[in-house]
Amino acid sequence: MEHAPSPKFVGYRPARLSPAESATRAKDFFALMDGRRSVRHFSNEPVAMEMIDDLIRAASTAPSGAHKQPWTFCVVTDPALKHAIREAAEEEERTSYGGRMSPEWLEDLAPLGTDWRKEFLDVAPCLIVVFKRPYEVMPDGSKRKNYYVEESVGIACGFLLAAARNAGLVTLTHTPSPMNFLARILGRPENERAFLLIPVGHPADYCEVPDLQRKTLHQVLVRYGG
Ligand code: IYR
Repeated sequence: MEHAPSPKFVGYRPARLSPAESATRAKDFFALMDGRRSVRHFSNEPVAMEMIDDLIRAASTAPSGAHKQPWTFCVVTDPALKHAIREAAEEEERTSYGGRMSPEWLEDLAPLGTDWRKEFLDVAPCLIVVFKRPYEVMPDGSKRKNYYVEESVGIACGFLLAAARNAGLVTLTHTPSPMNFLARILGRPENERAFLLIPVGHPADYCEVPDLQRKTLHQVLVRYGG
């Protein structure tokens, strides 16, 4: 039986804010995030790759099961690759919208005005394809399982969306289904499965979003004590 290495700890003293500063930051952050919308009408204006790198740095700070960071972020800006992704996504989506999704599902999507056409996959300057890694392949070829992979990668994607919003960029959490064409087109290793496809960029001048309301605090919060 191998022994786990003995843990090493370092002091952690994050800056302590005054209560007023804390409260202001909490409100400001809410306002920032409340202004986030899923965008389907992108402009083709390019985005600086250094900024995309920083968004991914931020995403990769997410907590993860046993700190395995079971994710890979593929950044696609090559027009031919984007187009190949669009073609494959539209092929799947045609089947999905054409009957693979239940009538209830299509009814739920109606207010969003989505359909099988995914022009944004050509137009958005940058597609971030997020892969989850259910296991790692060790140097001797054996497989080692990762933990809480869905939760970990989901949180990392949340960080990515927040970082993009903070940088003044817009995103879409796109889920063509099934998504295995992404691993094929991008030549990913067998321990990676596509998790989310996130176009990133600026909105088109004509951009519109559905007039949705968010649940109120009281619809989503249950207090116990305090
Ligand atoms: N994957 C499809 C359908 C779709 C599903 C849900 I749930 C959405 O919130 C939005 C779209 C598509 O991307 O069009």
